[in-house]
Amino acid sequence: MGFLQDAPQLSHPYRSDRLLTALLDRVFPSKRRMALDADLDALGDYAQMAFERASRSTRRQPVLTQWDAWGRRVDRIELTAAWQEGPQLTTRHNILASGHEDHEHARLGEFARVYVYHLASEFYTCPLAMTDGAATALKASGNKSLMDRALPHFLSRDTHNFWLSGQWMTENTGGSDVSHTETTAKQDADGQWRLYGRKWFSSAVVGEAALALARPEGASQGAGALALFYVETTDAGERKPQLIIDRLKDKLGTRELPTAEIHLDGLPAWPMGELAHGVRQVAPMLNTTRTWNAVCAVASMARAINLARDYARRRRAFGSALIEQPLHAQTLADMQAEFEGAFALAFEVAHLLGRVEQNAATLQETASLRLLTPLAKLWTGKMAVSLCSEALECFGGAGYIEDTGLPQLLRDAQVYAIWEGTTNVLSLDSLRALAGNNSFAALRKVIAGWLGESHNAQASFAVHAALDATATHLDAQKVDRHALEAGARGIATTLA
Ligand code: MFK
Ligand code: FAD
Repeated sequence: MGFLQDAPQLSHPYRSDRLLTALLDRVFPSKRRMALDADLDALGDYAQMAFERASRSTRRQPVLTQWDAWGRRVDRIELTAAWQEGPQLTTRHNILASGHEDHEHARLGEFARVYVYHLASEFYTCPLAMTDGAATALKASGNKSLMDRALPHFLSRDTHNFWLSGQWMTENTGGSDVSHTETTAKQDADGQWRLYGRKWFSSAVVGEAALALARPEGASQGAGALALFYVETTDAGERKPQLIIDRLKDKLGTRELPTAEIHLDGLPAWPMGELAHGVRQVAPMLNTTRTWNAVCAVASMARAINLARDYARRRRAFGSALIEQPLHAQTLADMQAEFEGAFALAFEVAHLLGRVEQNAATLQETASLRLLTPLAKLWTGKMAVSLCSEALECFGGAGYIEDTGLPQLLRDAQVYAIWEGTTNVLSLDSLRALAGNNSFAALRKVIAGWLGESHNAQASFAVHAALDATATHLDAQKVDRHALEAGARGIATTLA
């Protein structure tokens, strides 16, 4: 046997991550740090185990069996090992519940756990994000009976009591534009609401609950007439017969995630609030899952760089390790710089979210959170794709070969820019945020505070110049909606 190349090894996703540890050292209160460290250590150990396990096994996908041998409709889904382990890891390491603790660093602690766990979870973090979003929207609704019913499950620290929630918005008619939603809600003679229709993407189809947009019977057309409903999908552990799984999607990436097309045929439902303005009611869920998306996109970048850096020490070309080749080292340094910017943006949103939810934020921070959330989602989503693509190139031909496990990084990354609002939709949401509450001025003040702490005059100048250019653009386009929308991506990416 001739030369054999060593495979890249994954260094510990928590203990070796100097960005995360530096952030937590700087911001996280020491009295809470021990519990967080224990969870992050354990989740990092699990991630290393999962990386090693994946290198030994053929990748598995969920399998849907719709009928049993005797012709009964069963719609049973077999899940991958990581998915079966998901509920226990979530509850044991306090992933969701920690975000809803009663202190301003709760969200930071939660998202640190999410960041370390995400790649090992095989996108079990997708339904976790939606469950967190459902909990946040339920709290915002103030619907006490639904909160009492669902929150003890969504935020449970006991595996047997834990429930996942889905987010049923997208239909054949549209995912960005939900105004043509065809699912209807009808009320029985006894007052029970039931949903009838088809949801085109359901990524938490194994979950026990969901929040769903539907049009109450007799309501007018348009998005404003949609209502938001809470549903439960199982009864005594069995899937309710009014929820029919038509098929699992055959996807470019996120293949371990069972994303399904479903039919609702009279599924019992409870309104979250008033029987209209469902989009307004689901917005807290959207903003929560968009924050998850940003943190998970950054976690994908961290993984890609972690492996590329390790490989650069193991692989030799032209007489030395790749890491010794000046241009390869510069390539890795450029990737690291992009990653660190994306990390800072995503975790700033997590940090602000915690402060806002605990009423610890200034008015400026509250306004800038509304703007930074879509910016972080859209920026990190695009950045994850380009950075994972660059990382694959760092492995040369091996980066293109499936059984190295590397191409999956790029296929999975593509989803961050699409779901939870595409880049364009989020650019338009940034305009909505700018119009809504003077958040640009607030953001400028927050950024001025950061720059005041910076010793890099050149960077300060560049940031101020970009902000001035954005302000000029916003002013000039105030009267021309068409031009403003056409330039929305430019504004959003400049601000991000
Ligand atoms: C592993 C990573 C974890 C990530 C998990 C991801 C799981 C993926 C699953 C999914 O993809 S679930 C489906 C996600 N779907 C979307 O994200 C929908 C994308 N489309 C939009 O966001 C559209 O802009 C929107 C549906 C919101 C447009 O609806 P409308 O009704 O035509 O918009 P309109 O009239 O501007 O807004 C209605 C109200 O909601 C307004 O409030 P008011 O009624 O008080 O005026 C808006 O201000 C408010 N609103 C909309 N977006 C908001 C918001 N409020 C706060 N934050 C927002 N982001
Ligand atoms: P469209 O809205 O048709 O968008 C097509 C293109 O048009 C995009 O480039 C978009 O940016 C652009 N566009 C649309 N409107 C505008 C505009 N006004 N200005 C400029 N450009 C515009 N949905 C759920 O509800 N629940 C789920 O669990 C779920 N899981 C998913 C899982 C996966 C793996 C994927 C890929 C999707 C999932 N989705 C889910 C659906 C997802 O949220 C939608 O696909 C997404 O919101 C885009 O909607 P669409 O597919 O209808 O695209």
